[in-house]
Amino acid sequence: VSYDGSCGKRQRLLVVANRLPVSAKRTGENTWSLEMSPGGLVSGLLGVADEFETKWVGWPGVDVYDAAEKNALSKSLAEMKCIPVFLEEVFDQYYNGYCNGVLWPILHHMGLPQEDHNDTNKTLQTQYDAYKKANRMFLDVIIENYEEGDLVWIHDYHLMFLPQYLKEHNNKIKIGWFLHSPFPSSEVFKTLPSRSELLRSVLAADLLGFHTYDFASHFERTCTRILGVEGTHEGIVDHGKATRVAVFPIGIDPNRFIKACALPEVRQQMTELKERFAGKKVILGVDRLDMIKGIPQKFLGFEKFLEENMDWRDKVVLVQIAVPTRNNVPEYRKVKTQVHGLVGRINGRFGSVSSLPIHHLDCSVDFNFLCALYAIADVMLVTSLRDGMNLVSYEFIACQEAKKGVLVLSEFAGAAQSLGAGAILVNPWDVTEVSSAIKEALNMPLEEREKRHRVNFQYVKTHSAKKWGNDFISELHTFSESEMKSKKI
Ligand code: GDG
Repeated sequence: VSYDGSCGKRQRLLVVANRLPVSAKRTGENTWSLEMSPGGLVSGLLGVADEFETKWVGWPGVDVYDAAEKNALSKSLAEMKCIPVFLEEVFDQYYNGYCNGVLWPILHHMGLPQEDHNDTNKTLQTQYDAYKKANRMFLDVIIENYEEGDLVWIHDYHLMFLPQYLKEHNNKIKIGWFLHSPFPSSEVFKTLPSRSELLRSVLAADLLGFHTYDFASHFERTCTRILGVEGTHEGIVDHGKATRVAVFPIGIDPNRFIKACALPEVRQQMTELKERFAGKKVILGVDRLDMIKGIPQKFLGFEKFLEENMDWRDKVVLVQIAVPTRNNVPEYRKVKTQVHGLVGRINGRFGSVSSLPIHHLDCSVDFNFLCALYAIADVMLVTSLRDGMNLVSYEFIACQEAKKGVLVLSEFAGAAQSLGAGAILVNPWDVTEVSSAIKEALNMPLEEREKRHRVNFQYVKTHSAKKWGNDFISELHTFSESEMKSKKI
């Protein structure tokens, strides 16, 4: 598909996500500084944005109440092709409440949280109402900025009502919706009180994308069981309306990482890190501090490994970057306390005055330093309990051209479907298996490491973020041509 129109204009694309790809900070009265913010979606879309005349729609990451301030921020954001949706009045109940307290655990097989009936702000119903209201606020901003022919690509579980609201407003708008998280089995999704409304609304889109076949088929089966609609290999048909359901595994921009690893600054950081950990193998973990990332399970597996392999105790270190996230959701504060307890216990048991087995950081690191860490690591340890894809695994491989380190990867991450051939797959709930995998990875001969790296590197190079974005948008175009035909599916 060529996206160039006859007059050389690029196809316009509205990328709609809860969060804009920038974070805004006040620097004075009505002045703002803007910076690109880290995260899976941002990393994925960076590789695709240049192909289209792209505009981003989303929450700017700060509370702004004053009209003049909103105006000033909107102007600065416009220079970065970003359009803000100000969500102040509903944000807590919409984002911390319904999105991250209800939908996120359900999508990751973790069940519904206990409802707090003493606080009317925290009931499921109040949060659900705020969620719908927030989706309507997105709708208003999109309507204001939509031009005929624009493609609208909606991202993630924050915006499940938006496809329906947009189609009700203008049935001709081409809409794609992509889910970055897993979709659970119907038995889990069925517990959600608003299950039918949410599914029906998502089905209003033209194209629905998932990272893996498992997630797509869970979604289709859930629609069949809950709504009684017909699922086919093409998608879902409901009252003559066909919705295409397909698989688009996300990737990264591998060259961004490869180039960073060649920078003098990064090479210097690599040298310093190697000196710092001289004589030791480095196991690396990079995760948001989220229940789904299985950081406690990772530490338990590492503890078991140290228990059972005395000869390794002074020869290995686990460096864990645990990026703070969603601090306003109680479950996240609990997991942080749990993680800190485990770090203390393991370092207390196996550390000495001069060396600690776990280096745990409660912060993010800058991009160059992250690449240096990826490049010097001997083993990357990913123990997600569920994960849509897990881009960290891809980034590690992109940075390992010289070292050929080993990826130990949870079988419950979407990435296990794509990088399984070169990684050692583990069940993160099984501490013995994680411990054995660490041992196998640390002892793996170079020849075997090279073989595995080659397979995974090839995959990461060819299945880039750019390909992911282009595939999705190409499919959205095709669907528009075959809409009439698809009614016969
Ligand atoms: C969601 C889904 C899916 C992390 N720490 C630092 C840092 N990061 C960057 C990484 C990577 C991104 O954040 C994390 O991406 P993941 O894919 O691993 O995880 P989520 O944030 O949970 O993303 C996930 C993804 O969406 C895409 O669809 O794969 O399953 O949950 O890019 O590099 N970046 C910097 N410093 C850090 O300390 N600079």
